[in-house]
Formats: sequence, structure tokens, C-alpha cells
Amino acid sequence: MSSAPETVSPRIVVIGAGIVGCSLADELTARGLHDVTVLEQGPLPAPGGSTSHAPGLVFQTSPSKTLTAFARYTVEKFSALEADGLPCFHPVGGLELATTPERWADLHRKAGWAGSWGVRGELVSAARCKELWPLVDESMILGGFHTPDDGLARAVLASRAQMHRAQERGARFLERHTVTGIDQQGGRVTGVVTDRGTFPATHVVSAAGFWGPVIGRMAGVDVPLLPLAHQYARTGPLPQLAGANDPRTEASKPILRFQDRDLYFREHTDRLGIGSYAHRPLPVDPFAVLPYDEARARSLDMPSSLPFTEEDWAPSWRDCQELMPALRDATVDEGFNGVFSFTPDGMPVLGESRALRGFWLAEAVWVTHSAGVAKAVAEWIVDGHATVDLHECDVHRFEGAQRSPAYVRERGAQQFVEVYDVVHPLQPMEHPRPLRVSPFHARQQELGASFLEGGGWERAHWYEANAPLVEGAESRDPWAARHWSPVVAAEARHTRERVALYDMTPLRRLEVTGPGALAFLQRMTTNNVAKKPGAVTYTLLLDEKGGIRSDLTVARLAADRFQVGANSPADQVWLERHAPDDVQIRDLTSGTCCIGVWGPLARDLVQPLTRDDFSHEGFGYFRAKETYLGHVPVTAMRLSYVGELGWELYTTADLGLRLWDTLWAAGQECGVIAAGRSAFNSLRLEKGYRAWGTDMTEEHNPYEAGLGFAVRLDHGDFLGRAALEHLPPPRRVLTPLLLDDPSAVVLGKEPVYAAGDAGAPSGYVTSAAYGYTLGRCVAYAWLPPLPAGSAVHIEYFGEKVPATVAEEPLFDPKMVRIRR
Ligand code: FAD
Ligand code: THG
Repeated sequence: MSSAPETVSPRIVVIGAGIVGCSLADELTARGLHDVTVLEQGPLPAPGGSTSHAPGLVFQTSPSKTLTAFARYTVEKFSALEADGLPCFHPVGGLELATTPERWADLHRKAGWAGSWGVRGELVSAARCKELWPLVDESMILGGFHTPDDGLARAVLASRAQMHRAQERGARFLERHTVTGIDQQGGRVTGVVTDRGTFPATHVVSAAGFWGPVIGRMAGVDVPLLPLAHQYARTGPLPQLAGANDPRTEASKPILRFQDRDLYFREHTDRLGIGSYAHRPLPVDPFAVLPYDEARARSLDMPSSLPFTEEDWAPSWRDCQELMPALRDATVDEGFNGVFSFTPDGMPVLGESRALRGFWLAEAVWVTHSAGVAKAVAEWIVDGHATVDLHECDVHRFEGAQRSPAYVRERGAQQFVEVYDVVHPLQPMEHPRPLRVSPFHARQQELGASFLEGGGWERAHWYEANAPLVEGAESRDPWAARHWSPVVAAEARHTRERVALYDMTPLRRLEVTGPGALAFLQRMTTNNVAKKPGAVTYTLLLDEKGGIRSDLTVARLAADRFQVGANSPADQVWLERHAPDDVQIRDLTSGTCCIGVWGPLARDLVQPLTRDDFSHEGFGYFRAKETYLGHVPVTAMRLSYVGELGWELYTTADLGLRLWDTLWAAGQECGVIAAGRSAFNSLRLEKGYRAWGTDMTEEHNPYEAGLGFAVRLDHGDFLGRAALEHLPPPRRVLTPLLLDDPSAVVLGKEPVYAAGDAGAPSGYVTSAAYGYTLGRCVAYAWLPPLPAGSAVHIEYFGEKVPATVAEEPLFDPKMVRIRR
């Protein structure tokens, strides 16, 4: 067990017997943990949470590989589960309709994700849609996406079946036990208090669905989710469906989405069930939800089902009648506003809280993903890590500024609004903005920055001030041209030819100090960081199974003081969890700032500002110095994610503007420009520098990710080392591709077909960007090992785009540009 005190055998209490709690009890007991108690405030097996009324549509395909994997596992598991002689999953298939050209294009993109993540699916004609769903008006439809393995989960049956299996293995399910408190001692959870007694526990998992924030408050843990009501209605019996379906299985036509009007449909024998996301967001205070008996007494079906608001439904009903003319004679017999959870980014919240050891969250989970989530959380509790990459679901993925109740409310409601929208991968949130700005923000605005948002930060993607540098007009398809400008090419070229300033403030910086700091970083990371002060080392954080948790730069600034360049907020939590008492870890990001000064003229720009020696001999590659540039104390690190000569220059936030102005003034002679993240991303891909979370995750080991050079097996034991010694030969490797057509681009997540692939693709693109120096789009992809020169093709909006496996590094293999 990763987090239980060694001597105590695990005693697990799960709060909530919805689909997540039941699945989790099943997965935990299947892994040999038998002391599992599930506490549920309502009556079993339909206790009145979101699961009790979920219509159970399972569309597996998502832009997230992780969510898709969760859904695939749920389908696989529920298909093999039975209750009352009925399977818990009914594979009627799924059909998504396009009635606008934009949606039709988006379904092509979605078909790509399905291919990339291993879901069977096919784009079909309007006529085929009509065949699959005779009630629809074919003349409205441009086409559809048909996924034969999607279908209906019977959520209450699946809860029961999993509950029974867990009970057979020793789990206890206690209904009508309302949790009222969480006991803790010394930062660890010790038990769960209910209205019927206290239950001691080494591990508590809150699977309380949208009540998560209520349980969280008892534990002193913020749970970033917003409960929202969502409308679901059933028609009266439809003559068109009379006799169409067996009442036991209820449905035979594919589950149906009409996203252009925020609607979905399923059959209930001879009626239709219709869900709508078209209405205004209807937030619900989880603290004010009625207990089960009180809800019943007030003639609610259950606590999570609120009265139907006719006025919100009316426009959707007209949209239903437009799509299905037969509904013009139909009535809506029953409807309710059902409550479930939305998070600021639409993803679940999973993991052990940093505020209270042993207190876990498994919330904001759809039925669709429930079994996959339960398996992952069980693995995480039992083994210390899951087999699927969880970084997008980690409760610690949120920045401080993303955890306020105001943010959770605003973003949660927006997720509801956007649930069926066509969302561009770069599309920034609109509100609340600006949230976090670097000290250079005013200067960036003066230069006409186009800002996108990431981690709450305003990030300049390019600057209109550089428009005069544009040579020739590159044209792009309208989708790839969104959140992009031809100025990006000019900024990339200028960085390769002259010099540019990059705002690197959002790069996470941790300070690791104390007498144990060196030994700690040696034990936590793969490379040897025991170098003299002034050295910077590129190194990896691995989990026990050798998966990459993060990639870091570690600068030894003094004997027991290190500055670590990191990725996700979860990196700090991971390090803190493993840190002994003589090590302190502090996040410096918000109080400091960083400018990357990169390009062949970087030294000409910086050297005159300092008495320190910034020559190649005086300030070598991957070295750090604390010095002054003009009036500004800086930590300078000679490294460059864009692959050019130069430095990252760090100072405190108060001096940031002064640093920018100093560099800007000094750079006028060299023709300095400010350059944005789009150029940055292009340049780093040309150089083959991986981005953690996109190119590689915990699912990948360093060797298959092409990062073996950052692993020193001879530097002593480190976390994950043992696993690296027993690796099978890689089945897939992170592979650089160059698109053959110099004008073609792809954006990421597209399926890749190697020669001989019939049907399923061999792999998928991680990140991609046009390489302005190479004159080709660069795409990295997970593929089986293929020799350089192999021809592949990438599927982009249904088009086959030819590409060739390239040899790394694609740009400056001898490193002459950086080491000079
Ligand atoms: P729940 O089922 O809500 O379970 C949480 C349990 O915790 C509850 O039983 C509750 O009583 C218990 N609990 C809470 N507080 C306490 C306490 N203090 N003490 C003891 N017990 C407590 N998802 C899909 O995948 N497909 C769909 O088609 C779909 N359609 C939906 C339609 C509607 C109208 C709604 C509302 C939701 C829909 N969902 C759908 C979402 C899905 O229903 C939920 O995301 C899912 O059921 C959540 O499961 P859960 O186990 O996390 O939560
Ligand atoms: N700067 C700093 N820290 C960081 C990043 C950064 N930490 C997180 C993330 N970015 C780490 N990623 C990289 C990737 C590549 C390099 C640096 C950080 C890099 N690699 C060289 C190479 O692969 O050739 C050198 C490797 C070596 O000499 O060991 O420069 O942007 N501060």
C-alpha cells in the first residue's frame, strides 16, 4: 500500500454507493483488499444519487485518451456483468449527427480520436443515419458518426452486480448511514463518523458524487466541482416504436446525439428518453440537497432529481420535433432536472488529498467512465500508481488560482454550456480573464500580443508588432489557422537568425533546500545531480513502475539549494510526499518571473549588461550563475528549449518589468523582438524536445520516450530504477515524423497508419507544429519501432496525409547553435 503506515493492514471506507462506490468496492476486493466498508446515506441498491436516474448512455470517444480508456474498460466490464439475467451493458451502438458543416468536420476529427484511442467507428451518410434511426428527418442531416460498440449501461443493475460481487469477497455495504464527519490525527485520516457510529479507517475514498464538496468540507479538503441540474424527459408511447423493443432490454437503436442543439436520445421500449444541455446552467448547492426521506416526503423521486422546469424545456422540445417530425404529435409524459457534477475542465477529480493523507477522491465521474476510474483508483491505492495516465484527472492538477469557489462555479457552469460545443484544441477560456499575468504583461499588450490562456496564465502566442517581419504568406486550412497567425513564422525565423525574448514566467519553479536536498533529489530522479554548484541537469521523475511522472531541470545553485524547473502542480505534491524532514520545497513560480533570451545574437545582447563572463568558456552550456543584469539581480541558466544559444533569466516579480525593459533597450542594436508560444512550440519540436503530459506520461518509460540519455543507472538507487532493469523491448516508441507535403499541417491526437495497417491505426500523434526552419510540419507519434524513411500517413479530418519517419534530432544534430 502506498500510503498506509506499514504496520497497519488497510481498512478502507468508501463513502457513497453510486456506480463509482460500487465499482470501487469490486475493484478493491478483486485486488485482495477485503476490509472494505461502503457507507451510503440512502437505501440500496438505488440510493438516490445521480446513478439512480442516469439513462446510461455510453459514448466512448473523447479527445482525452484517458477518458476513452476508462470508457472502454467500463464497456468491457459491464458487458460481462449480469443482474436479473440481464447484461449490464447493451451494445446498441452510438450515432452522432451533423446538421452543420462545422459539426460534420468535427465528426471527422472525432473519428480520428476514435481511431487513435482504439474505438471502432465509421462516418456514415445521411441515408445511413436514417436507416439506423428512421424517426430522423434525413433532409437536415449532413452525415453521422456511427460507433457500433457504444451503447447503454444499466447503471443501477451494474451497481448491484458489482456490490454483490464485492460482498461475496467480504465487503460490507451499509445503507442509511449518513456520513457526518471525518476523523483525523496528525494529518492522516483515522475514521469516518456517521449518524450510526464511527468507522475506523486507514483509507477513506469519497465517492459521494456531487455531494463531494460536502464530504470535502468535513475533511478540510477543497473539492473543485459544481453540481448542476440537467434536464431529462420521456415522451409518451410512440406509435412508431410500438413493438420495436423488448421491454427487458428497452432499446435496439443506437444511442443518438444531436449536438448542434445540445440534445441526446435513447429508447425506453416504446418511448423516447431525451436529455438536454441547451438550457441555462442550473447550479445546485450540494449543502442544501434534501436527505432521501425528506425528498420523498416532498414528492421528489429522489434527492438528486429536482422538479422539471417547463420553460427551460420548451425550445429543446421544438428542436426535437424538428429532427423527428413524428414527435409533433407526441407528448412529454415525465421529466426531471437531474443533478450531477461539473469540474472547471470537465475531467474527474481523483487521487489522495495533499491536505489529508489517506483521504481519497473519486468524484465528478460519469457512468461512462465509472469502472475505468474505479480500476485506476484501486490500482493507485494498492500499487501507488495506475496503469493508465491520470494526470488530467489528478485532484492536484489545479493551480491555486483555479481552486477558488468563484472559479469553480464560473468554469463548472461554462463546462455545462460547452459540453457539446466544437472546441478547438487551443481555444482559451473567456472568463475569468485575465487571471494570472506576468510582470511583462503591459509591454506585451503594447506589442499587440495575442494571448491564449494556460494554467490561468495569459500567454502571448504571437505579437502583431512583428507583422512587418512576415515574408510570403503561408496559407492554412481554417481550422489550423485558428489561434494562429503568419507572424508565428517570422518570430520563429527571427529566433533562429537573430534574437528574441520569450516570456517563460509560467514555467513552474520549485526551490528545494536543506541538508538532505541533494540526497533527496538523487533518490527521486534518474540523472546524476550531484555536480558542483553552478551545474544544471536535465532529469526525470519516475514512478515505481518506471513511468515518467515529469521531466525536470535541476540547477544546483549552492551546496544545499536547488532550483527545479517542473511541469504540473502535481510535481510539487509528489516531491513533498517523498521528502524527508530535512528538505524544504517551495513553489517560487508566482513570486518570480523568467525571460528566455534566445538566438545567435543572445550573447551580444546580454554580455554588455554584466561584468560576469558570459562567453562560452566563462558560462558553459547547462550552467547557472547568480549575477546582475544592469540593476536587476538574476539567476541565469544557459539552456534553451528552442535549441538556440541563450539563457533563461529569472528574477523576482517586482523587478520583472525592469528586466524586460533592460533587455529590450540593450537588444535594440541586435534587432531584438518579443516572440510567443506558437513559435516556441514550433522550435522545440524541430529540436525534438518533448513536452511532458502531451508527448510522454506515466504510461511511458524513458527509453521508449527517447529520454534514455537522462537516466544514469550508475548514480545510486532512485525511484523507478528497479523497474527499468526489467523492461521488455519497447512495443512502441515516440517517433518523429515529417509531413511530406510542405504545406500540410496536423495538430495532435490524429491516428497514424503505417504501411500494411488495415483497419486499426498503428499509433497516434502526440504533438505537432509547423517547423519553419525545416519547411515541414513536424509530428511526434507513438508507433511501433519503424526505420527512418518509412512511409506512414496521418489521418487529418478524414484526409490521408503522407508523412515519413525521420531521424532525430531533426535540427542542429551537432548542437553547434547552442554550444558556442
Ligand atoms: P452518485 O450516484 O451520486 O453516488 C454518490 C452517492 O453518495 C449517493 O448515493 C449519495 O447518497 C451518497 N452520499 C452522498 N453524501 C453522503 C453522505 N454524507 N453519507 C453517505 N452517503 C452519501 N452519465 C453517463 O455516463 N451517461 C449518461 O447518459 C448520463 N446521463 C445523465 C442524465 C442525468 C439526468 C444526470 C443527472 C446524470 C447523467 N449522467 C450520465 C451522469 C451520471 O449519472 C453521474 O455522473 C454518475 O452517476 C455519478 O456516479 P457517482 O457514483 O459518482 O455518484
Ligand atoms: N526550462 C527549465 N526547466 C524545465 C523546462 C525548461 N523543466 C520542465 C521542462 N521544460 C523540461 N523539458 C526540457 C526538455 C529539454 C531540455 C530542457 C528541458 C533540453 N535538453 C537538451 C537535449 O535534450 O539535448 C539537453 C539535455 C542534456 O544536456 O542533458 O535542453 O524549458 N529551466
